[in-house]
Amino acid sequence: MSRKLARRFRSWDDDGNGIIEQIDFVRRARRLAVALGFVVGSPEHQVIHENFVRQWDALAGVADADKDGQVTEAEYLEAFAKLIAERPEAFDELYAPILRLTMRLADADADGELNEAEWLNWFTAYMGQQAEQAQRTFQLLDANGDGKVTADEVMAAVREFYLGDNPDADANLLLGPIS
Ligand SMILES: [Ca+2]
Ligand SMILES: [Ca+2]
Ligand SMILES: [Ca+2]
Repeated sequence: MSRKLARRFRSWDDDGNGIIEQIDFVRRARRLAVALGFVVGSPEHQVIHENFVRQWDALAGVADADKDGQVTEAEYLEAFAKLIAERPEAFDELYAPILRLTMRLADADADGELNEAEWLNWFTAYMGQQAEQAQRTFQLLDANGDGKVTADEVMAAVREFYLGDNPDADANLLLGPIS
């Protein structure tokens, strides 16, 4: 469990300084907006930005125990264990809105699902992952092989990634092999 979370922690850390701060979310929001074809300062970038800052506020509210504006890996791991034990529904509150919003914006042909190209664009920018990993994750999520994934499928996998304790679950590999 903690190895999965450590992996997720690193994926948040956009500037790679080993700490999660608001700037990581601001940078990621900008990167994602641009990847989806929205110029910096556009209304779409603004909405993504606001949602990322809100997510940072929620995360910091739970995890920044010493209130220094930085979430360390230790704070993150501790907060997560506590959150899941006490209020597992907070998980959906934290992740679902931003996931659904950004997947909708990434759905270039507006068919309600992400095809592989839309997915690669979204996942690499949103999760800060390499294209190669994004491709593997797509294949993992597209269980029925129709070449598309939905927000519900992604949400289910993300929930399994965070909350599941099956060491063999496919969802564990969302961000690549856990080592
Ligand atoms: Ca950082
Ligand atoms: Ca802190
Ligand atoms: Ca689509």
